[in-house]
Amino acid sequence: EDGGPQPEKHCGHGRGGMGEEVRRKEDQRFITGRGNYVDDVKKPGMLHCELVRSPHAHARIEEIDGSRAMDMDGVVAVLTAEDLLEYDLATMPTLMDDTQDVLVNDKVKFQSQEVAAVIAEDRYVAKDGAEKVDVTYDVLDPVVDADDALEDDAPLIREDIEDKEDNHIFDWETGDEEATAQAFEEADVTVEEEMFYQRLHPAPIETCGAVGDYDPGKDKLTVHMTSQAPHIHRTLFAQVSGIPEHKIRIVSPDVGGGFGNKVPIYPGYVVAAAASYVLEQPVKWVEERSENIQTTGFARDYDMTGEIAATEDGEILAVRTDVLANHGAYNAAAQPSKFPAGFFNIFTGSYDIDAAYASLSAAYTNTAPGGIAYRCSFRVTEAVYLIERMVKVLADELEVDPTEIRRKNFIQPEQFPYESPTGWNYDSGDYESALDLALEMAEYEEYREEQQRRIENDADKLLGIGISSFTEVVGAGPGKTCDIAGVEMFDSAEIRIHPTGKATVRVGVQTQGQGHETTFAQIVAEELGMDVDDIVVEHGDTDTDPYGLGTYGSRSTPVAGAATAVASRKVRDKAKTIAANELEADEGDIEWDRESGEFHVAGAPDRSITITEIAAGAYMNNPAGEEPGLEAVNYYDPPEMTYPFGSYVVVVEVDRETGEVEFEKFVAVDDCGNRINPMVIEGQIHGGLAQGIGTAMMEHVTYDDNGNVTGGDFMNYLLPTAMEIPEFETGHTVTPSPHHPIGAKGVGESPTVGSPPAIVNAVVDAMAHAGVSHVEMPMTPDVVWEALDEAGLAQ
Ligand code: PCD
Repeated sequence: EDGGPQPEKHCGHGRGGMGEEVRRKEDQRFITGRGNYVDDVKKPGMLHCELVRSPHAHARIEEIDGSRAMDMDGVVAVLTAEDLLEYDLATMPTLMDDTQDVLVNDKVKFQSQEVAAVIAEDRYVAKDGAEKVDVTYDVLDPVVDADDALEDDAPLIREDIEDKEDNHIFDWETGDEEATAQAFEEADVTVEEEMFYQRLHPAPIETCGAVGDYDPGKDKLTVHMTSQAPHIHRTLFAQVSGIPEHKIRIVSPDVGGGFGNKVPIYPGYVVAAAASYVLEQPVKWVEERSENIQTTGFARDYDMTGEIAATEDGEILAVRTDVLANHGAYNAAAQPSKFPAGFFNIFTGSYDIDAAYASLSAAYTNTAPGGIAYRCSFRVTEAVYLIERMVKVLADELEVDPTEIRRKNFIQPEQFPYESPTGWNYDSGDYESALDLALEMAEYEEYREEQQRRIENDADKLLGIGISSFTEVVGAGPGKTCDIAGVEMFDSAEIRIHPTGKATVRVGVQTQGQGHETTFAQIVAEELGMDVDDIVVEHGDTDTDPYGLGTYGSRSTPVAGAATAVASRKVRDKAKTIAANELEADEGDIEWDRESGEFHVAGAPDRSITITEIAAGAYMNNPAGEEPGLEAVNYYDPPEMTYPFGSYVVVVEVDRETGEVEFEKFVAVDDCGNRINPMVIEGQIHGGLAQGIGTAMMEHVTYDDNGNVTGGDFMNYLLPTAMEIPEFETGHTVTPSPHHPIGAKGVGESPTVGSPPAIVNAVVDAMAHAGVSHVEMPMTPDVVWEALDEAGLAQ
């Protein structure tokens, strides 16, 4: 209808099962303006909340005077920490066991921190009221840099923590320090590079918000909120507020992008819920763009030193890294509690390396809290950047093609399951095939020749070719090793087949745009021989959905996707009993045929029955002694995580006069095991690559020495637009996960994880012949021009 190429609606069995390019069911409402986001929630008598935020990064609060605001028409209340103290809600636990102020009681610790809340009849009055709250501050010296924060004379940020004398949060290490040191001593070649993975902001298009609605009649609190993890948020709300968990309902309606930003709990959510409880009226809080960037969970901010030890012919013997992490004013990362540095453990990447060691220290600073998993399985992005950059550094040192180093060191297909030197178990992989395909698609050899020609001709524009052969780790659990605030990381699905053969599926994960309403229906269609249009998927409501840990770290497919397949198979087993009854055959003789989706008697394929007929049987002709109905639930604890991977090849032109970088070619080959919906995957890859380009080229949350956020709005925090995004060429290989019921791995994060090192490698590659070994992100034209200038290449 739109004139463009129309993907085949059904191409596999034709029912919309695995591998079919089913158009996204949810797009109907999204593209016709019928989405229902938190800010669309309107309730009778609803009040509006606006937060008063500190202009200072570090300051003691001497007085808060809300009287001018209270005098305004329409202002209902001005809340401060003192009011919340009465309900024990002035502070809240972070997911990493730290304690964060909901409203500041004593001392402000970062600019724009929440100091007071104004509740009013409409949003504009609330906003005007917030400006009339008079706060007297005693301004203190801030420290924004993690290095400076660890100096002896640095101002102490966390006086609220008993006996705390410095800004140090934790140290963490993994691997074998001694064996690694030994390998470095014995190596022919060692290389070292310092690299800063800058502070980024996930920047979902929809900012964070909540509508708290306490119903005194039912004694029940309903909170509509922008949540990537509604159940875990309900549990935490219950623990903190003392309201019993079954009297709390969290609804995460349509969410306009999550990207990890909506995993933590923010003060605004708590204030909206608490205010509705106190005032017994619904209260809405929706933050503005700058509030979102300046105060909600940031990502990265890892200052890393990477080292590789190798033989002279390029065999990698050891990798070592030392990291300084800036965690902001609170330790409020959102990741499994036993992993303070997330899954940084896989910093040996796709390579079979004997020895590895990583050490890390984290510091408090007067900046917003965070360290969240922005399109990243908990610090995997930083780990991948480190190893993929270091492999390029080694290749340049040895003056060999970077593909050669990779091929020489890849973990080989027959080595899987592979245990890494830090003890992580890779499920499956075939790295060389992905690289081969990417190189072929990118016309690698031709570009290498062209690059040489340009150097010889002293061309105005240099050519650079960058590669990244990354591996990810996604799908946390298993529950015994991974938990969020103590709750084991499993996930869930519930399937109900109704008498007319249509199904409602409820899952424990929550979509923010990934297309779960389509892809989870496809899993059920595949496993039950149903038509995808006969299945509706629901999520994001703790009153109706089975308990789940939420969507982040690309865990929905690996964990809830597995639960959905297992639940479908349970339904299939029961369906066989009913089929036997309907077909007057022995249950043991009933077979299910994946191709036709029908159940038939062994050896008599024409004696068959569909799931729709079986559903009717389950309710209208149920076999004697059988429990009526046709439904199943599964809570799935994954035995292991899944390890998707890919190879990206990026060709750039670097302008020697302006430092501008243009993308000449951008090839992404991904392997996420068996694919549910190739079209959805393609969309995921495109979106993630755009975010990778933003990371490499433009984005950075910056602060000045006074702790002012200088990159805290879209004028200063640059996001890529269609203008900056080149044409992507995507390809894929398929290496199924051996332990996942449908062989699938996650994919949503791969492009954001894998692309920044490929892009930086490309820019460095353009200047490598003149000795450039590294360029820091974001590689804005001035940064690139300086590198050109230092190398004597600038014009
Ligand atoms: N798939 C398929 N097949 C396979 C895989 C996958 O088909 N094999 C598909 C599914 O189903 C979905 C998607 O694809 O639909 C994705 O998936 P995954 O990978 O599993 O993931 P998830 O879980 O679902 O999701 C999550 C992710 C993340 S993590 C992020 S950031 C981002 C991504 O997702 N986010 C977002 N993507 C996206 N998209 C959109 N649209 N939006 C959003 O927000 Mo984090 O950690 O949170 O930071």
